[in-house]
Amino acid sequence: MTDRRDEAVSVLRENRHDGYTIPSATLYPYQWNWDSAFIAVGLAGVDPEAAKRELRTLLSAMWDNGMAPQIAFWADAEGYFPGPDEWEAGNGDVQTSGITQPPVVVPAARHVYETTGDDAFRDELLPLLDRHLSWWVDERSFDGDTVYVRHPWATGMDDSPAWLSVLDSFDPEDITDDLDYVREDRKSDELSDQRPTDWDYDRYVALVRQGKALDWDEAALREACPFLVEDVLTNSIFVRACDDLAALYAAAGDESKANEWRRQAEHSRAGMRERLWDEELGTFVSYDRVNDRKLRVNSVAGLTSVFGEVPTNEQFASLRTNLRENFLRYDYGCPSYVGPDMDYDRYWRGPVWMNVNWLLVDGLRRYGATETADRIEQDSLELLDREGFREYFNPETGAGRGSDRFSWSAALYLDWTT
Ligand code: 9WN
Repeated sequence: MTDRRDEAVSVLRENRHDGYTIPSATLYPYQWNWDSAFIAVGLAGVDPEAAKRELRTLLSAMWDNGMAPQIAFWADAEGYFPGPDEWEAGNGDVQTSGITQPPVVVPAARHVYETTGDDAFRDELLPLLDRHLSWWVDERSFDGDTVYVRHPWATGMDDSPAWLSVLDSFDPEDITDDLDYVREDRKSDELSDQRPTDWDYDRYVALVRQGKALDWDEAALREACPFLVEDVLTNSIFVRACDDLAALYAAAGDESKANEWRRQAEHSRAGMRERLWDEELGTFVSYDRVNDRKLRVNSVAGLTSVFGEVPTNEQFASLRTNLRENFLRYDYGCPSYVGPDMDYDRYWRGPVWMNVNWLLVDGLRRYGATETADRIEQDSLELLDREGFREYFNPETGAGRGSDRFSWSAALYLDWTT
């Protein structure tokens, strides 16, 4: 093993708790949903038992209705807001947050299964994964095709400029009468400039307090929540998750279930092509169901549609031009957002993130765009080799940003260098 791979393994070991891995010891001390999925992908090749355990723990935080929470608070920890008392949610066994995150757990489970060939693990996970994806269709879709989220944190791309107009469409004080809170994420002046603004945080917190006041009741929140967004990133991953669940069922010999999920993938893909494509930008965008409008922002989220093989060949040609001309003109690909007020250092407003690059590289290879995929993969490895396992990176200078010894950066390095 190279020194860098050894170091990646030790980051994951250091961040490992009992059956799960925290994203970062300095910023995120609990189990996060899509983080654990990316971590399992990286662990599959070096410690398959830990990879399986990671996913089992993640799925054991699932609610009875099939919601897989964004955060599971398995153990007490200091230094993160909002913690368990703020959410007042859970499944009886563990306290959790009241929102979800993109269902990378299914592609990750398929990856771990295909790496280990462990049929018993596949059969153990199948009903849980099915319950989770069924929840998306039953509880989080207006038309049975595309799915929606009700908090920016649920998208994983928390302060994406795509959410600004939705967050601006309501007054946080109209949905909660308590906006008192203390942020824990600005541990230094440098980090303050890299994290979301207070304006964003007021709205994040108001949405949490509204959810809690309504006991996290889906039907009530569908009526009351001012943020109901068909996020393109979540939908791209959802479509891929449906395909991957179908592949797992096919491997188990259940063709009828496999067909059911293939049909769902096709139906959701069609919905995305129809409602989320933006010809002028040459990408897919998210959709605001409350105000009935597209959120026309050129975010890397739209490009991740390739992970779900969503673009038609014609759409892919426009999307590739957009990717090359607007995103890959920076020294390091692929920035999270390009356009007015792009901020190279602030969170999801411009920096490069490894998990998104991993989705992109995988998807681009599915379209045979080898050269573009190679460029993004090589940029990613160069950044990780030079800067270490940082959380995100400035696309112009490559400087590492956010927390250090960040788990999914280490995990995806391991996957890329297998
Ligand atoms: C809120 C853990 C998470 C990631 C998200 C990333 C960041 C949390 C925060 O950290 O969000 O979920 O407090 O900033 O945006 O994608 O899952 O790494």
